[in-house]
Amino acid sequence: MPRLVIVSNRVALPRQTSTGGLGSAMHAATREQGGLWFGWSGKLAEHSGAVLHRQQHEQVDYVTMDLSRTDHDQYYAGFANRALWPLFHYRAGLVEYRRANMEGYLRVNELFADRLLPLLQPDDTIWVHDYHLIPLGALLRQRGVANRIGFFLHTPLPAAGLLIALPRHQELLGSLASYHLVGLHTERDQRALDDYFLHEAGARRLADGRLQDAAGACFRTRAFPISIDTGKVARQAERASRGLKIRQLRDSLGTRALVIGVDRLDYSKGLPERFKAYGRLLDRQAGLRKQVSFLQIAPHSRDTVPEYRQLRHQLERSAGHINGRYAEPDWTPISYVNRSFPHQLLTGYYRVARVGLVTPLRDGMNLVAKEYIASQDALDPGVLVLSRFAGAAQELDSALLVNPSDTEEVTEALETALSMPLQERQRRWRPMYEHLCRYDVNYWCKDFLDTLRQQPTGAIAPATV
Ligand code: ADQ
Repeated sequence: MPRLVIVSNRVALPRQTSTGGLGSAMHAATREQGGLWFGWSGKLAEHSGAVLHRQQHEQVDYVTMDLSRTDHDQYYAGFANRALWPLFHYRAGLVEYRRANMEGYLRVNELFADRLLPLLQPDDTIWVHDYHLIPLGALLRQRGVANRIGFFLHTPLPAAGLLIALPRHQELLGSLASYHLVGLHTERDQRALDDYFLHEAGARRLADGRLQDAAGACFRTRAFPISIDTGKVARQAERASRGLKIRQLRDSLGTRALVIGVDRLDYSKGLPERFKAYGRLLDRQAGLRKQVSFLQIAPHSRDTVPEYRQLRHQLERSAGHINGRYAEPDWTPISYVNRSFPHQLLTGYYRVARVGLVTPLRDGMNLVAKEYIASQDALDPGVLVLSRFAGAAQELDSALLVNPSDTEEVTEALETALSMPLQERQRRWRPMYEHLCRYDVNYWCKDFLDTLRQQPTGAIAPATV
């Protein structure tokens, strides 16, 4: 089997605790067939890419490079996280476009291409990940790389009308045509990309379903909903639930129901709206006070971006306000924790929680929703309250689906979840769990790589006109 080369902004080194969703999925992919994982080390140095750091583990070479302060600020904090991230999450008002940042983004992508090139072998299958590295495929092609290259976007993709607001969008998004396969989480995201190419970039649809851009490059787009290692999460949760920490949590709760939220601290996750809905629940239902506790786990992320710092302060105020208003000497309504936890412990928390509250304003997929379902006890499962705007809602459709901007709707869903009889909880949970057992992360990887390897590399298929 050809070697698999993964390229992503960050590399989840073996045994490293990661708060990103990509890590566990990629370990599963590379463990199978061996290969190379290339990316930024997460560290700053005087010069970008001056040395490559190498580590080998279980047939996989992990190769990383450092970035200079300027490259980091322009490529990562500037263009990727202040222009592309908000744009792709439908937050046009938060987009801050600066030409220098886009130049830095392209420069770092060139550097990725230059440093990766000597590490490649002719029959490698290359899999590039996420919005940080959109132009990488085209830059590798310019350097003569003819291998199969696939790209997967982990964020949502908004409609073409919004995408064209980005200066030089043709250059950036048009470069996706250099990949053989472009994967997105949902059919809605795929439609957005197809529409963009067909209506804004002069592409046409070929008879075999692929797109052909104005320069003749052919590529396939398709939805591949990412997933989790369902069996492993279920086993971890069962084991964790017998551990000391979880027993202590159960004891401290007594008969009180736990509502849990677990997210990177990010404005796409709808946390202020979620806190408001929980506050409203306590307002409306005096009888629920002291009967329910909300644990929100939200490790800080992207602290160098101002919007993330503002969000932190907003949430601290909001949690303080709710606790100031309702707390009793023997009851804290909301525990707001900004730390990472070992994954196994997290699955134990999910299992104890009667309600999983997952309400992003927009989310590519949202793995927490899937982990919550996988962690439940079949005999006494909890209830998932899930935003319609998480990619996961396409599959987890027997969750209580809500619009996170509608505070009353989220509050009512919480009330419904907290009073849901056992039979209905089981009836909703079972099909979601079975779906996740079948469509787990291994299925996702295999499906993407099989599809990539089936793509023709040479001749262009006839056009449908
Ligand atoms: P994220 O935005 O990071 O991922 P998500 O899909 O929920 O969001 O993945 C988060 C992961 O981090 C989960 O596996 C979760 O268990 C873990 N995690 C969160 N908080 C943690 C904590 N305090 N301690 C330990 N682990 C924690 C992006 C996209 C998503 C997409 C994924 C994968 O934004 O939409 O689902 O990539 O494609």
